[in-house]
Amino acid sequence: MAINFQAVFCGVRCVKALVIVMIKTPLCEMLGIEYPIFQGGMAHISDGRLAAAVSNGGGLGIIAAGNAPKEYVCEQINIARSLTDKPFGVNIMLMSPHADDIAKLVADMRVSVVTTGAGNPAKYIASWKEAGIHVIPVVAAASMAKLMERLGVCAVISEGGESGGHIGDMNSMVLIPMICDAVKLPVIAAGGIADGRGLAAAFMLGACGVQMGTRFLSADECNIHPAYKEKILKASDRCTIITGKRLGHPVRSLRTPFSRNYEKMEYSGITDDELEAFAVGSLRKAVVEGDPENGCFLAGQTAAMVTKYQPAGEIVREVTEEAAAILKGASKWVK
Ligand code: TUI
Repeated sequence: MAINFQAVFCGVRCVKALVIVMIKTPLCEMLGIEYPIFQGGMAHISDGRLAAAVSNGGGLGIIAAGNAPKEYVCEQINIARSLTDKPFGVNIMLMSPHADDIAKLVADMRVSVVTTGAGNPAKYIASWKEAGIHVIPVVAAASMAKLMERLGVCAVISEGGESGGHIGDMNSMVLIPMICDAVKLPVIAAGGIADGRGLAAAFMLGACGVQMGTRFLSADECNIHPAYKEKILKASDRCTIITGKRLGHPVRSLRTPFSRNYEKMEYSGITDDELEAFAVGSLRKAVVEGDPENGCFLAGQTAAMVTKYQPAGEIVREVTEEAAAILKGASKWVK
């Protein structure tokens, strides 16, 4: 729980009092976590160290499998287990050629939570449930949420188009309430959330937790190139761009020479294969090399709201404390 020392005035004496901030939702009980905050599984970025730091901070850390082979994911699960006793998750990117292998690996290793993205996880769900895994798919539409509910998942993540990376075409303000109306499951809101205002707003729209990706890019434990972090901290509004619609995979990233060139090429006469070849290796170039010219720096629209470097656990506590203060004050509008 977040412990906050606040100055309390008692007559003329000022004493430090312990104020304990607690936000508990059914999601916390279901997963055995302290705060209803997930760290998004960001391909090439969310490793075992970041996931463990978030879980140790009371949220749910998530390792991203991305396009990596099962050996990498196994290693990251072992790293996370060496750093925390708390639950954490693995995100499986379903367009990965290794998705089948990783689906089996997470069942064999009895990971607490599996989230999925960029596709329909239907064929894996029964085996994950048999292994006692909490299955929580990312959905970008209410119809998909309903389908997942019929297949027996325990919650869904509603991901709005404000997010970084591969996105759907609905934004959080409408998507969250629509998904909450469509299913009886707990809904975790993602997309456009980076602080306590977002967490409080997500609750008001019917969600019982949030997932944040971009906010965790500035975490001390996030192992991306320093130039990537700096770009996030310097980002202003309208700093992101959506490319990839032509190939059917819209992706949000920072406006950079790479993304502008990609956009130009998308509307030029080149073939789909040439376009695809142009992007190969660009995520790695951003994350590992911080390459300002050829890197693809995935980020959500909240990049402009990320203003400081801090430990991941502090992010979890700060967002919770901000939301608690806002929620306590909200009743002032009700007469
Ligand atoms: O998956 C993500 N975000 C990602 S994956 C990724 S790696 C990548 N890089 C380049 C191109 C494509 C992928 C980077 N960012 N978010 C979760 C998410 N899932 N967003 C949208 C969806 C989604 C889309 C369609 C979920 C289900 C779905 O179902 C369609 C179907 O098959 O019925």
